[in-house]
Amino acid sequence: MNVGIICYASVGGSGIIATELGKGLAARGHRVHILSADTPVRLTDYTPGLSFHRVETPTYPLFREPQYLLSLANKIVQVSRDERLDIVHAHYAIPHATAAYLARQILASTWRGTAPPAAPVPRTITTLHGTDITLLGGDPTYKETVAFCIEQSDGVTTVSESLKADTIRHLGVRSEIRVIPNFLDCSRYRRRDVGGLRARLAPAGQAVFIHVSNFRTVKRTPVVIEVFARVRAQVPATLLMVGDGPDMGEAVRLSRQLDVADDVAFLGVQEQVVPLLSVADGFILPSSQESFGLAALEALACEVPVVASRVGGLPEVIEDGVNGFLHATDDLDGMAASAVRLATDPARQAEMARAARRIVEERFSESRIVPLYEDYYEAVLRRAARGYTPS
Ligand code: GMT
Repeated sequence: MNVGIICYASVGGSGIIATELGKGLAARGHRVHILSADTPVRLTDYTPGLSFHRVETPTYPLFREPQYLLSLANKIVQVSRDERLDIVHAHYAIPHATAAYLARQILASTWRGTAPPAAPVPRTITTLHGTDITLLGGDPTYKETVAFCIEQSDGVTTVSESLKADTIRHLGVRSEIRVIPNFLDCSRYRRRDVGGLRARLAPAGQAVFIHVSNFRTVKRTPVVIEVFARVRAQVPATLLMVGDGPDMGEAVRLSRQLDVADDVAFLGVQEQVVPLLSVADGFILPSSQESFGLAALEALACEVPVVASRVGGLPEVIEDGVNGFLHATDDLDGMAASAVRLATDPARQAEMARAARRIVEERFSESRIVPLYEDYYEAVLRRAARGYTPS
């Protein structure tokens, strides 16, 4: 197949999954074209069969805002014609599902513009990732357009059952939705021997906890500090804070206010998280919403049990008491108690670490999930060949 993948290039789970999917499809012999405003963070090495098309959005003094939707739709039209795409796969609905819809309408019309010959009309698939539904999609500013364009996609997937339910509940989407969970390459995401790194990051005998995120409100980064302060009051421990974002300042301030600053290392954005995860005993993720929790999956793959809030798709990734612990979002004492358990019961921690790895290998490996997308593409193309069009 000839597949166009649209995604955000910035650090974020949706762009990572889109890029890893592109690489996985190319490795399976498909031709893949990634369309994005910048080179996605995970598109580092050359992958045979995979090419990148930059979406340029020119500025003009009359416009207060860059016209990204138009430039993206136009780019999809051009790449579809030049490369004869079978599938255009939009990751993150806003505004990618809308751009894909607009491009498909242009390609399906009798209007040929300045670019004959006519190309086949690609089928559009939208993968919903989370905040495109739970935070933004339902916002009255966007709702009708987002819901319409999702329904107009030839196929719709979500990364969890929970997000599927939210899509139906918040947006009233009536299309059939297929759940295809997120994934990772288990050979790259695995616990490594990182020599003396642990000793450099934490004094001997201290438990090491870690949090990795974009420090946005939904991640409740200051709550990570609050939970850690409760842990620190009971056991010697170090916390690694990886990432950056709007709540960074508040997290730093709180670590001083709660008198744990000496035990918290703010490491900023790190491209390589595996070495850091490889020294950790537990991951703290008290998000207010999480459609899936790719950061949790990366931790589990590196044998780090996750202490998290019981929200969204996290219970589909974390089995309470097996590979982590789940608590109500306001149960900070419970989260701290679970973290202390990991720090003080090495046998239990090791058992949960093994379960964490096993569950990722069994359910969320790239080799298991990428074929599910391939199957879905083929099903959508078969359905289109039978004359199906979204209502
Ligand atoms: O966080 C976002 O705003 C968007 C998105 C992203 O690009 O990182 O995150 C969502 O998609 C990820 C990949 O599918 C999921 O692992 C995250 O759980 C999800 N974030 C939320 O639901 C808050």
